[in-house]
Amino acid sequence: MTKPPPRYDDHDDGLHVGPPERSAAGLPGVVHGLKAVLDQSGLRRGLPALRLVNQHAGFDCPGCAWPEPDKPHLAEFCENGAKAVAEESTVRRVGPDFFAAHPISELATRSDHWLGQQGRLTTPMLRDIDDDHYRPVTWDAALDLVAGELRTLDDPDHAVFYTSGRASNEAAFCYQLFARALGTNNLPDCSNMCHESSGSALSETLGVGKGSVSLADITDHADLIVVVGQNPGTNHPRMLTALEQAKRRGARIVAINPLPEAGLQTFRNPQTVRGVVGRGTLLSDVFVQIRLGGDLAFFQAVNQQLVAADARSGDVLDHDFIAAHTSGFDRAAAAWEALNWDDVRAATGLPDEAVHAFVDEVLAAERIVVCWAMGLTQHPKAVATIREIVNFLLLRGNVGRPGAGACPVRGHSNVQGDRTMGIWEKPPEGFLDALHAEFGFAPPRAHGLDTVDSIRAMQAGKVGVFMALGGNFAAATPDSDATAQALRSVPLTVHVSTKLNRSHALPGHRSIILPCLGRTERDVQGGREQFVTVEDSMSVVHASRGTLRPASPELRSEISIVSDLARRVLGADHPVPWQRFATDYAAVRQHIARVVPGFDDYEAKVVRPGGFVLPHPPRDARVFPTADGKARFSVNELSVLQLPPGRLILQTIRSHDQFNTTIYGLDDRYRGIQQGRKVVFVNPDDLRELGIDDGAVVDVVGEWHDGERRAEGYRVVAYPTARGCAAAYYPETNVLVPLDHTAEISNTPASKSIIVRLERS
Ligand SMILES: Nc1nc2c(c(=O)[nH]1)N[C@H]1C(S)=C(S)[C@@H](COP(=O)(O)OP(=O)(O)OC[C@H]3O[C@@H](n4cnc5c(=O)[nH]c(N)nc54)[C@H](O)[C@@H]3O)O[C@H]1N2
Ligand SMILES: Nc1nc2c(c(=O)[nH]1)N[C@H]1C(S)=C(S)[C@@H](COP(=O)(O)OP(=O)(O)OC[C@H]3O[C@@H](n4cnc5c(=O)[nH]c(N)nc54)[C@H](O)[C@@H]3O)O[C@H]1N2
Ligand SMILES: [Mo]
Repeated sequence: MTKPPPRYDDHDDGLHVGPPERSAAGLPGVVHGLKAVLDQSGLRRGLPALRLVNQHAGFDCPGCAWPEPDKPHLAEFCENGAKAVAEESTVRRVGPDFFAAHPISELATRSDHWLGQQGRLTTPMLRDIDDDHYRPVTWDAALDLVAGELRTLDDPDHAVFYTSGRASNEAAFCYQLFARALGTNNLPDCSNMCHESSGSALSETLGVGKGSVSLADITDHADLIVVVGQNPGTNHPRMLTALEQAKRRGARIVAINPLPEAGLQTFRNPQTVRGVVGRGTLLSDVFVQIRLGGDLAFFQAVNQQLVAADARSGDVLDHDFIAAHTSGFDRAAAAWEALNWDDVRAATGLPDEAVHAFVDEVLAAERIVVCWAMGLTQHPKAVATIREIVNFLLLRGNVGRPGAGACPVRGHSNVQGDRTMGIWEKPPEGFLDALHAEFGFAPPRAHGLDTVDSIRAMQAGKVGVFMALGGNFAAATPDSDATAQALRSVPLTVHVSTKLNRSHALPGHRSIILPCLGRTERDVQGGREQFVTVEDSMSVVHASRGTLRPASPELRSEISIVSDLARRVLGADHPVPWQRFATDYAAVRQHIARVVPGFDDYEAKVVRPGGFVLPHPPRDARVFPTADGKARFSVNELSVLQLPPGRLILQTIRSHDQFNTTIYGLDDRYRGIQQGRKVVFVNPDDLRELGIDDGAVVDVVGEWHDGERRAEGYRVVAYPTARGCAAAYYPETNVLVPLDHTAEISNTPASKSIIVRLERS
């Protein structure tokens, strides 16, 4: 009853463009989710898997990092969660026969969709120098080869250890420990391309780089929820349930976005009768259709207006909070006073009334939560923008009390936990001290390479081994052509993966694929069933237990792969008990409990239903562990992105049928796109000015000081995005993102702020 993988590659032949939808989920969501599961996994494997997603006795959904409610619904169902489970529990397989039939040179020409749809990797594979095929290899031979290369590097900093945010806490802890025992902090991760800007801004201003709200703050307490630069209908569908709950008790919601995303308009909750057969719940009360990158100016204008309103009435700002808990207010206020409104209009593309209408919402709200995602973090001024949002929250004391706070909504299901476990190229000194005290070796202190700098190091010939614990480095990173060349120049690339992807098709001189268990699968080590732990977007840590039969008997767990490799590199008498780690995850947790603050009594606390919440001083007690012990107002310089005539700002976004570089299908239902991905969304008025018709086929040409980059053959879709702005799908358009075009401070690729022109093909 399952469907075979696609035989031919997709060429957008069946592309159909219809009108965008105005509501999200409902019955179509359930149907699409279930269909994905049945097509890939069948009834016997797929349905039991679905039943256990996000249940206390089951596994953490491998989709997004939105928290689970205290009492999960019997089917804590979301379409995209179902698709993520289907991708992993698929019955399709990529084994030695597949690699014998498909040379690497052919794989490199395939689309991300085709590659991902082939199925689960089953067997360790080696691509040797100058070979055009991967060939099967034993685990021992593969791990010995990697260990040999790592041991003979001239410098441990010539090794790079990438992580994607699916890795469990235990796997992440072992992996960073191995890198540091080897002698490097080169631990780039997907976070460098994701919420790094949030972490940078929040640590500097509030002292903790994580969100300061709990789920109940949103569902039960907030009066106003501002959703900025985020498309939850597609990327965090379960967040809509929380927004609906908030809405039904009277909270107001403001969406700030260049695109009118369906999920932010109306939600038809598939969990309720009303949502399936009724009209659903209207979510956003106000939609601020901002120009790309305009949020810094918008919040500066709002902050100026709040201070001005306070000057009139004296009761707008939280003066007690500002006096007791913050620093830098006067300087920030002076900067707001000098704000140039022409700049605000140019940057936001909004009439002044939009600012005033938002200020009215703010004045009517006692408690405010601001949620955001990639629409803020992937811009040149991302860190400044998020600092300005912290200013906004601080003005009315919206931090550290119920119903108020900052909510960066994380992407990968355990990306936040991985950071907590030390996956970070810039580890805090205290963390390294704790490792030293616990294990008795001196970890390296010099900062390591982040994602962008790792690519530069490859280009400079300074990477001997590139290892990836999950993810799809080649497709997720910017400047695809340059990055492909960089990866191909590395002497050894190693990928611990569940599924085939572009990174395998762009191997180093030698390349190894190590197939691993996924989150849905039973993990038996040392004769006992093991579980792992994860942390969600709201700092809740809980257990995750796989239940399905592994996709192949040859699969190993990430923890056992990393520990086995570490033992081979560092020797059996190394102070870290690698062998024990491989067979007993509780032993890993014992060490974590002593190294990472907030994890005492880990083993007992984590098996409680719902897990436990990590401490967060600003949230819990209005204690701000910053440089001066206060929450810090900041002064952020406004710069307006000036577009040369005939140019647009392009953002690269996710369709409804993908999880990052994993393309589930070719539809983007809510935006009216079927059977194709090479589309570029442009405002109809801009098209008129440019003299380009809806439906025309164009090359999207990126302009950057080092030259042009080109994405060919895109169909123009007239779409109600903000003026001067365009959108196209990631990862196909990563070819347009220059490696050097990154956010200040966080070094995150500015993949939502690319200057382009459209040229008729
Ligand atoms: N199904 C599914 N779920 C996912 C993922 C997935 O690919 N598929 N990916 C996961 C990951 S790793 C992440 S990080 C998250 C990503 O979640 P999102 O951040 O929601 O993902 P994007 O598609 O990048 O959407 C960015 C949104 O911000 C808006 N935006 C862009 N620029 C600006 C701006 O300058 N200002 C404002 N105000 N808005 C702007 C865009 O119009 C769009 O609505 O989702 C996670 N969940
Ligand atoms: N232009 C542009 N670029 C972007 C973005 C954007 O919005 N625009 N978004 C950025 C963001 S927010 C992110 S987070 C990154 C994502 O970057 P990555 O995290 O590197 O990419 P993914 O597509 O999530 O990785 C998918 C692969 O992970 C492997 N995998 C899946 N599950 C497991 C598992 O359990 N274990 C192991 N070992 N492997 C597994 C599979 O082989 C799969 O092919 O991309 C970034 N790049
Ligand atoms: Mo992400």
